[in-house]
Amino acid sequence: MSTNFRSANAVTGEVDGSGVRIGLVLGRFNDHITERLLEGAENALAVHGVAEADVTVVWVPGAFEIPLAAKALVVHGHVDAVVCLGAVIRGETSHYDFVAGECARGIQDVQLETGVPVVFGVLTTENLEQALARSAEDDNKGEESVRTALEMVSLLGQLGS
Ligand code: INI
Repeated sequence: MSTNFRSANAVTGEVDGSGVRIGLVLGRFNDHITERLLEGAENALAVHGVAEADVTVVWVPGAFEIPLAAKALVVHGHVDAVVCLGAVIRGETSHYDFVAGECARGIQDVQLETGVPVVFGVLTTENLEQALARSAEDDNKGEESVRTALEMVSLLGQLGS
């Protein structure tokens, strides 16, 4: 029988929102999509037991501004994790790559610099149809991103950070 090392010291995050403070940072650009992401996020927050008083919602002009607001929430100690929600649609901008790329890089920088989970729930799509599909009731990036945030808070807690 072969030995496997998968379970002895396995560390897995739990998706449990009790006592967890969550910041949501949303881009107003394409708010017909980001409002749908917010609805998905709110559903997941409720399902997983995050208290209303533990949620801070911040709106910024667009995806490019999301990392700075996320950093402010973390640095000033308001939250245990941030969920960033935005919509960058290629068909609607000539600077898609700059906005999408800098948003992603900025978010990753904040979480690596601070050690606090900052989730990339920003849709980067070719067209509006794809953005609508990823912000639907049955497939919603906002919902998925809240679960990711809770899992990472739990995981990092177990790893001692
Ligand atoms: N911001 C978005 O969130 N999505 C977009 O699709 C978008 N487009 O198309 O340009 C967008 N631009 C605005 C950008 O995020 C900044 O707010 C702006 O450049 C000011 O810094």
